[in-house]
Amino acid sequence: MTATAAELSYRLEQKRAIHGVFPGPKSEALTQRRKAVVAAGVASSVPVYVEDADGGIVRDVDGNSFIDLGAGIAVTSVGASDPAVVAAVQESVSHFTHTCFMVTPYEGYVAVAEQLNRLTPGDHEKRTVLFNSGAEAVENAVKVARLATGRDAVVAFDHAYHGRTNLTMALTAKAMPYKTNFGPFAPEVYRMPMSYPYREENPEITGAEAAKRVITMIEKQIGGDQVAAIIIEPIQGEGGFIVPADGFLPALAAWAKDKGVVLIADEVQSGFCRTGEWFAVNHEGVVPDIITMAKGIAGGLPLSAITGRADLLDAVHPGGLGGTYGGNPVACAAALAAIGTMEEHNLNGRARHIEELAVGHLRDLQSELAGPDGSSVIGDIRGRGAMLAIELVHAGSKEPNPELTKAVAGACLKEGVIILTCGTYGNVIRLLPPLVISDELLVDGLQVLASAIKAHA
Ligand code: PLZ
Repeated sequence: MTATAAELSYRLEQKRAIHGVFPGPKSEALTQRRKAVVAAGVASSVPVYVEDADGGIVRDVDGNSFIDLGAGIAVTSVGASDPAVVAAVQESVSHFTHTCFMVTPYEGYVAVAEQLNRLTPGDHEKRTVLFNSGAEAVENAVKVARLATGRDAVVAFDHAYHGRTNLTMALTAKAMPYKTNFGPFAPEVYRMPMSYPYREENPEITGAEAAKRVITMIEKQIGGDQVAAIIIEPIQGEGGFIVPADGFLPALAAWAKDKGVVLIADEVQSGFCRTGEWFAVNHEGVVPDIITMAKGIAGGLPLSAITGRADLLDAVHPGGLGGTYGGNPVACAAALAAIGTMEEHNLNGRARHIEELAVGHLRDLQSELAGPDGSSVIGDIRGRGAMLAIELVHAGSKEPNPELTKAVAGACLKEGVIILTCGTYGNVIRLLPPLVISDELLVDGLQVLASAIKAHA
């Protein structure tokens, strides 16, 4: 059953409203204060400052209400102030803020590990470790894979994004803004071609064939027995919401299993009901050896995790994994509450419902924009669940159109809709609404998006 908006309750009025000038005077003043003290390297895509957020609404300090189609980059899937998360955090924080699990442990950490072992794919024996950020989870997944296999090489893909730390920058494919001038990067990272159906030279290539292309390259360039891990986002996030062709992930998984290579699914962005399943790998029945999680896991509190095969995780010597804050008790309480909300309100069902609703609108828009030759600026519509995207091109070609993408995102913002862009070519508009967004708000946001594209195309 799909949760309906009626079953969800909201604290803030779920309505878009922009008053007067944009950005407003209070946000403008904060921008000035910020410039004097915050490093220029940290950029914000929206020039307003938040005062409150709930359901599908983000309200700024000038009283403007925005429709949130970004969820803080796929984090606030249960909303930015889910009552269950708020109550759990308040209860937890009133007892203790921190003790360090490596010093004096507590139940919340164990309970989160139980939930993750239950929810992640596969019925094999599993173990979990908690950290703070997505990048930290990825780093640790690679550490475990190297230790357990005794091998060095790590395979990553074109268009990949895995984080901003040294190793995860090395794994990330895009130079600007993530890597440029930040090297040297960690060694023993090998990049392979992704299955990117829209941009394949041979549009007929199957997922299995695209996997074979990768496997041959690995065997010729690295040697299968040298590879510790293959790390892949089952649906690529920052790289452009790229959904590989059917059969690509299963073929890679089968090869990895055969060669003793650890398959790491980076589900930091795609996990926790985002795609209409607990994890994106579930759509193809792939069972990774290790899965990295963050973002949606804890309703907005910083928490990340790796869950994987017990024999791999338990190969690490006691004390080999950890960190001061990893599995903070307040973040663990938030995660347990967020998982409760996902199950209670069937947010997987909500994500699938969002897909149905949004893809319908996007397909209509694509046909409306189509010229006599059938082509339009919307080159591709793709994604799963509430992880959806349109790739914008110059009509009549597949030439990326980052200028249009930027103009559309800017125009949406002025109308009160927060929309994120992504993609190696900067030409993808992605939809990542909180899964608790009401249908009315989502449709309003999609209509604003449609008008912006029509006005600028
Ligand atoms: N793996 C698949 O999507 C984070 C990054 C935004 P952290 N994606 C958003 C930015 O510009 O920094 C991400 C991801 C995947 C790893 C990460 C890294 O997660 O929590 O940002 O470290």
